[in-house]
Parts: sequence; C-alpha cells; structure tokens
Amino acid sequence: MGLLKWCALLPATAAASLSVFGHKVPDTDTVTAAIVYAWELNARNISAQAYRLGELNPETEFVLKALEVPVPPLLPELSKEVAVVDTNNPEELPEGIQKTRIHSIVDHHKLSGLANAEPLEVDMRPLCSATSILYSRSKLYGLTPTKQMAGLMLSGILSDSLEFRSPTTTELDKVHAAELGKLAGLDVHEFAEGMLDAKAKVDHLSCSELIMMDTKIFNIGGKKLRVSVLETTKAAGPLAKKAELVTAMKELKEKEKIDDVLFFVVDILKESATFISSSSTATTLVEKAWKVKVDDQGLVVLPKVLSRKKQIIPKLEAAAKEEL
Ligand SMILES: [Mn+2]
Repeated sequence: MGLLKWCALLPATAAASLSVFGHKVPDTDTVTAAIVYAWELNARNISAQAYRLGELNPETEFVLKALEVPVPPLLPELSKEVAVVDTNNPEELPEGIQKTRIHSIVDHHKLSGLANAEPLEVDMRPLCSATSILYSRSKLYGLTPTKQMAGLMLSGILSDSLEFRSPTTTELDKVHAAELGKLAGLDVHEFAEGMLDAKAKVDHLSCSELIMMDTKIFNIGGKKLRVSVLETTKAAGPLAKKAELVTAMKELKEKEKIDDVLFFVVDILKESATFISSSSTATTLVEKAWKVKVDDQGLVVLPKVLSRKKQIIPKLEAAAKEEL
C-alpha cells in the first residue's frame, strides 16, 4: 500500500473546530483569555473560535472597545470538543461539560472537581490571571502577540489583579504587564485608570444586576453558596442601596434554591471589603471566618480583603470546617 493511500485511512481530524470559553457571568480575564487562547491555538494550526457565556460587564466593554476587538459571540451550544480558560469549576461551566471532549484547560484557580472521560492538557499556574499564563505560553511557542492580543492580555492582568493591588499578584505578573504594555503601545497605569473608571460606572444597574455582575457558586461545608463581589473605586453608591440589595439577595436565594448569597463590596482604593449580610446563617459564617462582629445594619468592613479566590473563599471554607 502506498503512503498516500495509507494516509487516507487515518481518521479525519483537520476539520475539528474547538470552542474556547471561560466561566459563566464572564469578567474581563475570562473574555480576553478566551480570545487570546483561540489566537494561540489557531497559530498552532488548531482551529479554534472564542465564545462567551453571558453579557459583558462595563469594564470588559471598555476594554474591547478601546482595543477595537470584536465582542466574541455567545456560545450557541456545546460543540464536540472545547477548550476552557479561567475556570475548572463545573458549576461555572455549561451543563453537560463533563460529557464533552475537553481539549485543554488554562486556568489559575484551585482544582474544583471537574471530571472528564479522556486525558487532556491542563496548564494551571498560580499567576494573577489566565491571560498572564497565556503570555508565558506565547513565549514558549515563540509567538509574538499582536498589539491587540498584547492589550487583551494586559487587560486580563490589570482586571484580575486590581492593578497589582490584589494579593494574587506575583512579581512575574508585573513583569508580564510591563512587557505587554510595550507590545500593545499602551501606558499601563493610564489604561488601568480607564478600566477602573469603567468598572465604577454601575449606577444604571439594578440591585440584582449588581449582585450578578461578578459572582460564583461554591460548595462550602456541604452548602451551596453564591459568593458575589463588586469591585469598585466608588463604594458609597452601591452601599447606599443596602436595603434593596438585601431584598435582591433574598429573592435570588429563593429563585435558585441555594443556601445563601454572600455579597462583598470591594473598595479598590481603600483596599477593604464591606460584607452585606442577607441572612443569619451568612452573618454567623462571616463572623466566624474573620473573627468580627457584623453590626445591627448587617454590615462589617474587612480591611485588606480584596480577593475572593485568595482571601474570601479560603476563610469561608475554614470557618465552615470548624462548624462541622
Ligand atoms: Mn481570572
């Protein structure tokens, strides 16, 4: 048998196209990482297309507009093969993900129980953003990011690290940001200011939209908790709507049949988080977690708390364990 004929018997894989996406309720890192990872895969001759799983937040809208990058389409349905960025939590991915062929995962979160059928490539590193990992990868593959790709990677770093304020920030992330700023032709601090301003513009959003803007579901101490954060340079606005926020949280808890909704307003400039309680169980958990007293308004300020991933969730998990 000639070589050509033998080749023709091999299964055809060239037409396979990967859908690349991040988590539900997309943030800037998830959207930019999906676009950049699709760029990397295509550059490696793996056909890929970036998608998003929900509406863009005001900060991500600002970023894509400023960099003149088209908004990725909503994922219509799960394709045969997918690549995942910025999460490995099945709660944050489309239903049926565990039955889909997962080509690869690029993420910077802790392992969260995703199971699948076949071996896959996983690239997880404790860097501040998924795009920071993708920048390391671009170097590994000898790919020079275009201005747009560099701008997207910089945006993911600045967003997730709150311009290097978050304790998730590493020295490597800062080096990456400086290099990416040069590649993108952007002043890093100026661009970060634009992002923070866009992020603070939330007056037009309803209380339930504020709670759902940056939110994730976690299984903590055998309970299903939705932990929402609102990162802002103007915390007074949302805090003034406390009563309405509590009502919206209670409604959401009923609607989703979950155990609690926890809401933290993160003041980026003061570097503190204000917890707004909507239930006695949430109050107890937070009081135990930070050894504080929630006041009679249902509020408590937690100094130096900026990161859900590195500060809020580990504390809640430790407190829930104590309870058991
Ligand atoms: Mn991220």
